[in-house]
Amino acid sequence: MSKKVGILMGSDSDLPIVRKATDMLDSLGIPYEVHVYSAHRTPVEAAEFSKNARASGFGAMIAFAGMAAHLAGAVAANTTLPVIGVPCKSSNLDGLDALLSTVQMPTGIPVATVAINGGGNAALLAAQILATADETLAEKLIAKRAADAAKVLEKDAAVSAEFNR
Ligand code: RP5
Repeated sequence: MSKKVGILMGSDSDLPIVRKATDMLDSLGIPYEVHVYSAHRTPVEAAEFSKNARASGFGAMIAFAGMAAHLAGAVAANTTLPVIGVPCKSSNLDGLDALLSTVQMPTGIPVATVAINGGGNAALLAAQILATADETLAEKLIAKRAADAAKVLEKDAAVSAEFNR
């Protein structure tokens, strides 16, 4: 069994993006735990969860936040587990505010930031981190890459049939 992925979101309004990650983790059979802990509204809970995460059996963390998105950085400040930040598009600035707030971390406290609303890739990156110590999971990821590539080649065949006569 893989280690767990800890998933935190700044608000339940981030849930549609969080579900992209939980769906992906479900498809890979990776256990996880999900909480609404905000860097600003519930900083004590966010810090306590992060401080205890390694001892609680987590192997990677994913933090979702929009606007002044400090959650991933706040988590990273309190653990040496790998932290993946997902900037969420939730304001008038189209997510650029969250992207910059998440990605621009000072040396010493890294956050691996994925694309705006990139919940699926956040889960895959967490899976790849866990797979460094889990051969069964590594095999699943290799199989998924092959299945994804096969789907693209099917689409290529359809497009080729239409245009390349
Ligand atoms: C952030 O502020 C949350 O992560 C959310 O993306 C954004 C808006 O939160 P709500 O006002 O919808 O609760 O902290």
